[in-house]
Amino acid sequence: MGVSEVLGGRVPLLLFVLFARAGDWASEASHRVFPEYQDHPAARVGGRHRTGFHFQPPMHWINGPMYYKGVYHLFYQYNPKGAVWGNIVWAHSVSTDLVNWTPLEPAIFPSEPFDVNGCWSGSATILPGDKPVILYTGVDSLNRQVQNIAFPKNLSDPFLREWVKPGYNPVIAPDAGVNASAFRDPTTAWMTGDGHWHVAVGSKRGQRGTVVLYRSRDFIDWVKAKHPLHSAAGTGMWECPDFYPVALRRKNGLDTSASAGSVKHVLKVSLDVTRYDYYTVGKYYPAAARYVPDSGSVDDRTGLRYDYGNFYASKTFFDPAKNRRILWGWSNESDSRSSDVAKGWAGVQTIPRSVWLDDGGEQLVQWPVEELETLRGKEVRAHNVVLRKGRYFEINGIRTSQTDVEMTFEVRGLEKAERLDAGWTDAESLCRWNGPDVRGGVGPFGLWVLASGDLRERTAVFFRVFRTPHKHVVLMCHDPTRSTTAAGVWKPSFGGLLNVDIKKDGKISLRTLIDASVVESFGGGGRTCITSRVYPVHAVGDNAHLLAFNNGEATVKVSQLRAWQMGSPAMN
Ligand SMILES: *[C@@H]1O[C@H](CO)[C@@H](O)[C@H](O)[C@H]1NC(C)=O
Ligand SMILES: *[C@@H]1O[C@H](CO)[C@@H](O)[C@H](O)[C@H]1NC(C)=O
Ligand SMILES: *[C@H]1O[C@@H](CO)[C@H](O)[C@@H](O)[C@@H]1NC(C)=O
Repeated sequence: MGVSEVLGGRVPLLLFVLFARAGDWASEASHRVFPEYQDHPAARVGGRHRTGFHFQPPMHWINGPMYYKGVYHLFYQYNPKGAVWGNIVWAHSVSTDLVNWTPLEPAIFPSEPFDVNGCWSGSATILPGDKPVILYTGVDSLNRQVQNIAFPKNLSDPFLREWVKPGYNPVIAPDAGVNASAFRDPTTAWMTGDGHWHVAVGSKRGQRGTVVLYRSRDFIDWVKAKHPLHSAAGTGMWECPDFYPVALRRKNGLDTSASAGSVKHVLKVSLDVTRYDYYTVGKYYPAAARYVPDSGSVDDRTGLRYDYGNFYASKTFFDPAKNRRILWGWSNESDSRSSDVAKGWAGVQTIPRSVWLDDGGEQLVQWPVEELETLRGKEVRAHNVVLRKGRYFEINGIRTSQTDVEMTFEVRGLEKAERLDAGWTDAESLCRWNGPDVRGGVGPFGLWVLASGDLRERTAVFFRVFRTPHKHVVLMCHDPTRSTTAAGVWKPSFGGLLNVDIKKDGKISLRTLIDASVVESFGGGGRTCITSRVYPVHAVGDNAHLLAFNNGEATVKVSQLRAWQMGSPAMN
């Protein structure tokens, strides 16, 4: 057993934690240009915050989509010349296991009048006969956003290295009803029973976020539908829309065109205004060309998120090899632009996650793909460790700067839970004002990850249980406010509500993936996910510590804990 039960440990108590949000962080837009850094080759790539098992290009900025064909292909938005946004091409890496990646030459780069000013996001679709096609946004010579297609040059090349852009592009140009500066990121296409392909493109009308719908028989001639697939007032530009079916009461994924049987649909949009990814669960009516979120599935910035942390511009794809739908998201840096330039890289992809519909049919569940477990090395375990108020213990025996930890907390004494005003559901604020050092009734309890030996640096992953007149509410948080002694880092508290019946279950599970500067957590079996980027100065490499703590009145028991040191795959 690698756990030293330092049960005498006392948690430094901090009653008032104040959070200042630096104004200049809040205003970043996806396509903001930093001319001074755009073309700024990295002298050297690396540093103590370089991740080990998260997808990264050899260097520089990423943020991108992906798709599949025999092998796994990940295409991503990439600046070949610098660690900030600019000069964007479709970089290309391939893998047979979603863990080890081999880089190839960029698949698509600006070259023609229809994309000379940019090759932005898009999606891949597999046409009948196993023929892949990419639909992507080009910025044309008039600076309009248009939708183009590209085909593999040689279908016999297992890696589909070269892509050809037909001269008849663009296949979709903005008409008078569409804002040509806000018209991008086509979805994977889906086919309906009448033999038409459909594709949705992100846009806005004034401040109404919208996905414009097109249909085609041959993938070349596209006709705009009379009305959008869906839209919502006051949400601003919808980027990187994703639209796909999910099975009822089954974990397996469905092909994007599947509609028969018991399915619901998911529409995800990336809100440019908040820079987070939101989704609704609802019903798709192909004949009416409409998607309608279920009642209770909210389609604005108060709605469900894939991840309540640093996670944007995600995409899913259907993996027929294992019958699952896989989600990739992009997690940007939270340090300064000049640090990115110094590091020589910026941005990672989160671990690919299987997604499926929860039993209740109201939300999704996400879990790291099973292939990740091939990286698990040395393991330590603990059982039935009781954590009374103010106690903690350290998980020893493995290198915890690169770790996968799975654990279960048994929670008793629910009558001690603090009261919560029934109307208050802003989880992020709850996490911000009730940090891990603010004593509670039931919780805060959880993990301190990437902690320095003296605990001056530590990032908290924790839970807190409240009660309203009718039920208990479980809050899940990431608190990076003490993650580093360095200045100039964005340290937002993140939080989401966790949809588990704590009274019935009596326990909460947590899985956290720790990778140098990435902390990626899955609460309640993947019902609520949070990803943070942190930059410790002392808690790096062998000096990083991992601890479990309880700062609530009620005793909790870590009934089961397993932690693995994670290996480093071949990463580009
Ligand atoms: C297509 O790819 C295959 C497999 O890599 C290769 O043998 C063949 O020469 C390629 N054909 C052309 C026209 O490049
Ligand atoms: C079109 O979108 C651009 C970019 O967001 C915005 O600046 C502009 O005001 C929009 N035009 C109209 C007519 O809404
Ligand atoms: C990631 O970086 C932080 C700090 O610069 C910004 O505040 C976020 O808006 C940004 N996120 C995205 C998705 O761009």
